[in-house]
Amino acid sequence: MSHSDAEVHPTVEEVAADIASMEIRGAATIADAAAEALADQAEHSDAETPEAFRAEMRAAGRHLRGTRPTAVSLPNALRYVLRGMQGSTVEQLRGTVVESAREFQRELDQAQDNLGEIGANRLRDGDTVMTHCHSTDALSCVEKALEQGKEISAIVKETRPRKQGHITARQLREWGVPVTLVVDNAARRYLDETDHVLVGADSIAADGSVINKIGTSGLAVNARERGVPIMVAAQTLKLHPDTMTGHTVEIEMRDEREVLAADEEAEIDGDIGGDGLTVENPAFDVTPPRYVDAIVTERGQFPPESIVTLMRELFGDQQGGEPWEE
Ligand code: RUB
Repeated sequence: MSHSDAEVHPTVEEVAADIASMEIRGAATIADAAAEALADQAEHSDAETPEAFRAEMRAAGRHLRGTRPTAVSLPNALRYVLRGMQGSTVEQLRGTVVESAREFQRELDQAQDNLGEIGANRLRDGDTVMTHCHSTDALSCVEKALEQGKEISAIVKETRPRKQGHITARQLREWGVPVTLVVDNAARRYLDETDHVLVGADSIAADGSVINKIGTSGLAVNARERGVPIMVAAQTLKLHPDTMTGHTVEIEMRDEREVLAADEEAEIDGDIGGDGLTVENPAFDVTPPRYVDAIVTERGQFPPESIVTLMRELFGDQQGGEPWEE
């Protein structure tokens, strides 16, 4: 068997399929699942030589990498775990992969907790936040504010086409937060009742642009016009190293069926019909830094224009090819 035919464990295939179908979704959750899948591949590998083991791990990395293009947490997770693979025997390689996956997952949890503490300090008792999509980093700020004894209310945008806002609403209700759920088109009307727009990020570019769920940029422009501050909760795992050398972030285009899906309450059943109808379904958009007040990370909060300094500190010395490439 050549190295490029190396076997990918069924768990890796399952996780990759679940990420692609969004059964597993949200940048941090995707990263955690990818690290777990690599650990699983290592634990179940029956490779007999170190070369075969390394080839399997690279193949698993490539398989996971190909699922969703926009959230940089995914390649960042793969890099962390695969660069941790060290040793000259299969057992050493296996042990170091599993250990670096666990370390990555612990750091992810810790970073989200620390970020939440920092973000919570921006929220005052009695504040109302407006959310878009479902971000565990953003929710961590609300959770910590509640733990500090602050009362927080939320206006939750539904977030078409997948309605991840409903997940946010459910979580906030579990914490006892009063929630007003609105359709996306109603957001501007409710900005007058909002103290902070609070969103997460899939990637942050070196110029401080925020790549997040489609609709974030429009919300940010409207919020700026109304004088409502825009806070982005994003652990450093969301910083996109390639953008330091001028690369742009690929925006994922998803299936038109997500837009056309039949809806019992809708006027039209999804069959708009006819050739010549084009449906575009970009999953994310780019919010320019001038519409963002602060990026809250586990390393502190930054005006978007200065995020590049943190990126240089974190990625400055990284060189060479990707660890999943042959
Ligand atoms: C999710 C989304 C979230 C970010 C941040 O998009 O845009 O705001 O991923 O989430 P999708 P987190 O539903 O298409 O994956 O803070 O949990 O990393």
